[in-house]
Amino acid sequence: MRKRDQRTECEGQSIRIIFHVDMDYFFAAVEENEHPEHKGKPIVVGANPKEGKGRGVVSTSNYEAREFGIRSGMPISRAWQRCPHAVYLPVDYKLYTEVSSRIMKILRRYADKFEQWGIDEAFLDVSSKVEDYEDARELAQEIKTEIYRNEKLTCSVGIGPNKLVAKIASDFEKPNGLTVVEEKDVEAFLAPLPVNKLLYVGKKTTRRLNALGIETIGDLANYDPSMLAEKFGVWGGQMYLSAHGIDHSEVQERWEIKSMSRDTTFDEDTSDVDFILETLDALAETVHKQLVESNFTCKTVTVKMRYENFETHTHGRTLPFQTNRLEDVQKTARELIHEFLRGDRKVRLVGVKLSNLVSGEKQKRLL
Ligand code: TTP
Ligand code: MG
Repeated sequence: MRKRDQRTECEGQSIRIIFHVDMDYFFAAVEENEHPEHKGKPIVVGANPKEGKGRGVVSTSNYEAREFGIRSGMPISRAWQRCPHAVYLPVDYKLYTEVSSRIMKILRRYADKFEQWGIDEAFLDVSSKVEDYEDARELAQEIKTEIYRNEKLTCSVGIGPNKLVAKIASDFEKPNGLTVVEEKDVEAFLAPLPVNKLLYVGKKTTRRLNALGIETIGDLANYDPSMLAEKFGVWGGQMYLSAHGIDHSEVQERWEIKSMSRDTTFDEDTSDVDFILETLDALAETVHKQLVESNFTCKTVTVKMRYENFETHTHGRTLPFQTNRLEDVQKTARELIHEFLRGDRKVRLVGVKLSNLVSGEKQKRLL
């Protein structure tokens, strides 16, 4: 490793080098370490399959289980159909949060600016730590080795001139990948990839783009931007820039936790009210666990509901008291979602958010 204290420069202008780190099959990988006897077998982490009659969804699975077509967000009953002999384990959120915070602590040390993104991903701005992309690759290798040495877990790292490219790059050679995309290669790297690799381009937008003959990011980059703006509004312009690999967003330090939320996109849109409510209960339980484990109370519960046509509603309620009781969270969430449950419309996503958080420490000070 060469000088790490010098700002990366290109003809006098400082350039940015951003890492995106994403742990491989995270919950299932942690479970493999907890249960070495299951290593090598398909492992599915999620709801109880109850011999195929279980409700709820798959959180994640290891690569052996993915070979059977098992995916995150899929009903657990379908996972069972595809692979009844897999090892099914419940979600141990407390354990994954502990492992995650140890990993984040390691990652944070390597970055000028650090942004955790979900439980198993983070962006690192390492611009002042490395001189060039070769140096960056070495640094990434060092990070991977340290995480593996400490946690026996692998991750995939994407390196690029911005967050957009780094995020796509980390997904490129999963698992245990390391993909470097230099600024000069960005467009060529992106061009052959399908448009849904772009962050925020979901199934629906993909379908609309496909209908215009746009299959790859390259197709999108070559499309007439004014036509995109006409069809998609501001979002069209944003997609066009993304297709050219342009992204000026900063890696943002998040000092303060303002809310905690969990959502699930159903593998298939559903109008099964019981299934939706059970999923909501399970999400409430997960986010409540996080609340309690982080020693917080909350006052506001918000639910989010997205219909199959992507119409999205959020509805929140502020309680008259701070709470950390599961039943308050679940009951409020169920009440709030009620008005959105219409038999005639399928649901794509549900979520629960807790906000107006007060930490145990702060509460003590306030008393
Ligand atoms: P991901 O990073 O999306 O998935 P992953 O780490 O399991 O697999 P990959 O190797 O492809 O990165 O999500 C991180 C964790 O978040 C995952 O281990 C489980 C959880 N999760 C859910 O609970 N529900 C979901 O729908 C998804 C996508 C993830
Ligand atoms: Mg991951």
